[in-house]
Amino acid sequence: MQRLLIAAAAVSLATIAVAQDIRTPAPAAGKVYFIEPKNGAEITGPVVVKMGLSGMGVAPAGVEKKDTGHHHILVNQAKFDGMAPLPADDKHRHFGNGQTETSLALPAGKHTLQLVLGDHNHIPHNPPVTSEVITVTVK
Ligand SMILES: [Cu+2]
Repeated sequence: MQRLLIAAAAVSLATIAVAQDIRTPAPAAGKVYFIEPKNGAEITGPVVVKMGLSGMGVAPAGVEKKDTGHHHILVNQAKFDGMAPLPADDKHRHFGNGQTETSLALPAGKHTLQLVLGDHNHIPHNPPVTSEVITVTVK
């Protein structure tokens, strides 16, 4: 009897875990990448960023459509919470209108940039679709 109760508890815990996973599945082919700038680039003036996406499509925030998302740029931000909407601040830039190009005004010095795709609710996909972390130097 006790074993049965433990099994039942394990099943309901598993159900809760599944129900709480709010992430949108990403196709295996989904890939985001920087078209510009190149890793290690030295830039004068605003940093023009061109965001590439393959294996998925771009959709504005709020639009729920299979295998789509919108771009985010993490600026000098090494980690993100993959189980919650990305915050909207200087370190987490959202492109919720479906933009694939932007211009960042960054202070002089070294900066890291990473692309993270987010679903209609700004939540990274499962698995997260992220670019490599690149470093740029603003002169
Ligand atoms: Cu967003």
